[in-house]
Amino acid sequence: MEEIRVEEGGNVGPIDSSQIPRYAGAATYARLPRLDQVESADIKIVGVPFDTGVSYRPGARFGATHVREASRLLRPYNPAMDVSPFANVQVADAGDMAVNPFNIDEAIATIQRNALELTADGASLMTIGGDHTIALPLLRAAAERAGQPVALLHFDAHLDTWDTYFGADYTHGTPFRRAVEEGILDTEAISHVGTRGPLYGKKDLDDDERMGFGIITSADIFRRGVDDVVATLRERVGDRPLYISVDIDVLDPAHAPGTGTPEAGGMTSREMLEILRGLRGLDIVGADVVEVAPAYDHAELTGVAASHVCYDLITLMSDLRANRA
Ligand SMILES: [Mn+2]
Repeated sequence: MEEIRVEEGGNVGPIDSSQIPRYAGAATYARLPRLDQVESADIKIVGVPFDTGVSYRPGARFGATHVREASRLLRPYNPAMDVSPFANVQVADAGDMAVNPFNIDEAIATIQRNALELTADGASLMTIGGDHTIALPLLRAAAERAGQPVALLHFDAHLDTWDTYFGADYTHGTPFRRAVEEGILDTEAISHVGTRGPLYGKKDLDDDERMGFGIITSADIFRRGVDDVVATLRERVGDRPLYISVDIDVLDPAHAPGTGTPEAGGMTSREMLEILRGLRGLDIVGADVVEVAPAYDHAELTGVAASHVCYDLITLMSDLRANRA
């Protein structure tokens, strides 16, 4: 039996966990209402169960379901930012996009179309992947809605600006090169954060720099500290419309083992969340969290980390919208 809880101000909030246990009932993100249970939503959470673009371990098609399960323990007040994200504005879970697992081109078109449909009423979109291929159609939709190329903060162990794998243009290692080629990114304001690990050659970095990317490596975060990194990122982004893409493999495998291409030497979940909180007030027009592959997870470590990253991203979006209203 599901009960509706109305927050001060009239928005429908999460299910009351003092009345219905957290582990009971359907797993919407953070036990929020489904989109069809509310009149409209300011922030929509959507899953993209797609992993046909991966180069190594498959399984991210089950990521959104896993993150929803791990999000049951989230609570409605975010003390780190003094924000009640679900009371401020209406947040709802829009379910999953139905994407073709056998045809990447068709899947990309479906994701782009669905993202545009979900944001047609002005809603903000928080997407849970899925592998990183999905960032390309999500960026296309975000740039179209913004009416201009968007700034990008890309949290990842990898550059994801490679040209091709096995001759394929659209994979989870190529979305940001394609996005630069398509002119949907503001190349004055695009950065990778948390990269590390071996590359194919120095050319990878030279190509990436030519595209306009700035890089804050995982080691930079350790050596410079969160506040200094945040200052650099904020200066780079300025007041541009900003898309944030988080590959969960940006975290060390100790914090996120359940992912497709893990690399040693990553940042902690504490550093990740603190960097996100430092981005408060930036004009976030969309975000994704991708590459959660539950088959390799242990004790829900990756699911919990990803659900908290989503929670802080939603808090930033909610705060932004509440301050504008
Ligand atoms: Mn990636």
